[in-house]
Amino acid sequence: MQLLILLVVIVGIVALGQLAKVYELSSRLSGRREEDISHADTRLNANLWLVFMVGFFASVIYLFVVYGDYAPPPASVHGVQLDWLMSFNIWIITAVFFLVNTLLFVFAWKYAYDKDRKATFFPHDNRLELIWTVIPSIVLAVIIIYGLQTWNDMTGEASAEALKVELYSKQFDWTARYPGKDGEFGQSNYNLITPMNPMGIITGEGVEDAMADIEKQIATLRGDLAMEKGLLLVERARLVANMAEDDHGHGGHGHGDHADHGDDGHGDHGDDAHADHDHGDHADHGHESDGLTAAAEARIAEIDHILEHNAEGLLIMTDAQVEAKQDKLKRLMRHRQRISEISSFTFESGLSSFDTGRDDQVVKGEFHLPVGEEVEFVFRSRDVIHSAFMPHFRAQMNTVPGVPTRFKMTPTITTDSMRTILDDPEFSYILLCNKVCGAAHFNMKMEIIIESREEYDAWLEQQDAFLVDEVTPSEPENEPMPSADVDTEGGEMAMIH
Ligand SMILES: [Cu+2]
Repeated sequence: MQLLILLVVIVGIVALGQLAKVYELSSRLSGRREEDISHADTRLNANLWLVFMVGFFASVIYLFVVYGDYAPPPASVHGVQLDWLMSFNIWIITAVFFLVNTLLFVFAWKYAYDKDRKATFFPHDNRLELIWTVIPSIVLAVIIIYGLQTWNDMTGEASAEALKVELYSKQFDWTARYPGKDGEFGQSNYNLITPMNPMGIITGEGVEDAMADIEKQIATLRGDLAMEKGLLLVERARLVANMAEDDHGHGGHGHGDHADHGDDGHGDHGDDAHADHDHGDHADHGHESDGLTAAAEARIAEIDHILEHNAEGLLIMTDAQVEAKQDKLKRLMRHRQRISEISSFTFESGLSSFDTGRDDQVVKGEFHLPVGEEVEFVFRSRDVIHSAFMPHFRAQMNTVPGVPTRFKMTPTITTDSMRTILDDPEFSYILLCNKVCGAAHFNMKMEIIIESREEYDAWLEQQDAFLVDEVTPSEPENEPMPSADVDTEGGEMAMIH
């Protein structure tokens, strides 16, 4: 069918081209020049302008009638205001549109070429200039002032008793949070994000929990690295080389071959023959009472012990595997450092920041709001910029990682009433992501239910407080975590390399 239409269009274009050629030939035969246009031709074209104008206006009016209304009606206080502002602008634009286009088409029709008419010379008129400068200025000023007023109303401060709800976006879903009985949102920190705590809410338990988890991972990695045969050999060779250097300094013993071994140690993982050989050598040189040397000797003995007696516990990894584990260890230690920097503070209300999050209510899938009450939304994002769009409330705000944004509104129509108004029992309000944020963007939505205060209270009552389900960690992993420890680790890391 489409192919057929396409064919008709192509054939039509070809036919027009042929007609034009025929016309050209015939006018050449009759001795007329191409640019000579008869009076009848001019009138036909002039009248066609009027026909086009009528067709154009008719199609615009048709579009207005069919698509002109936002449906459904606004369901928030500022939504009514916003729609008024939009309509106000549309009416002005529409009036100007019809005025300007009527002048354009009618003038073209009226002043079509007439060889008997002479054009009027009309270079300038002050009154006209004044009129078409002043009137648009006034109209634009009115539009801007009215717009600014509406904008300020919409984006101004919420009242103190406004309900607070946080909307948290991530690829690809929304989470809503209510502040709980204390009316205060718990602080959050992305370092605490776990499957149990997707918003990274800070609580004393959360910090301990995350710390314990990191400690466990660090311990496992360290255990692995401590049993890697190649690393043990490298460490041993280095200790031996260091002692040899010490010997140079103090007693002037020439141990040229030791230095060589130190260098070899980097490359060959499997070859422990010379290491063992050196060991014996050094133990004999026990003339150093230096604590450092004693420690080094103890470590060498320890390594030898591991190598000899722990064959089944030893790991042999490729360099890439070792590097990956070392990188992960570094990352974990940075993470641990950041968690250890999360500290508690006290709010004006006297609440500790480690406690305000405990009673927060975190909900997914749908969230409820009481009708007729002001809500202050706070928006946060975990990963990329999303946009919280609630079309029925005429509300939209970007959610930006690292920058909390806000928006206040007062819903005016309950979900049930809207179902009646629209005669659609399936209708529901919706929160959508309105920024194309990735593969599952289309699926990023949450239902909003507007109901009476009583129904809302009953619903909120059923929502669990954040920490209610969580198993309180009782493992007494109370190793102190001073940052000095991290420095030591840094040293060790350097040595392993
Ligand atoms: Cu999104």
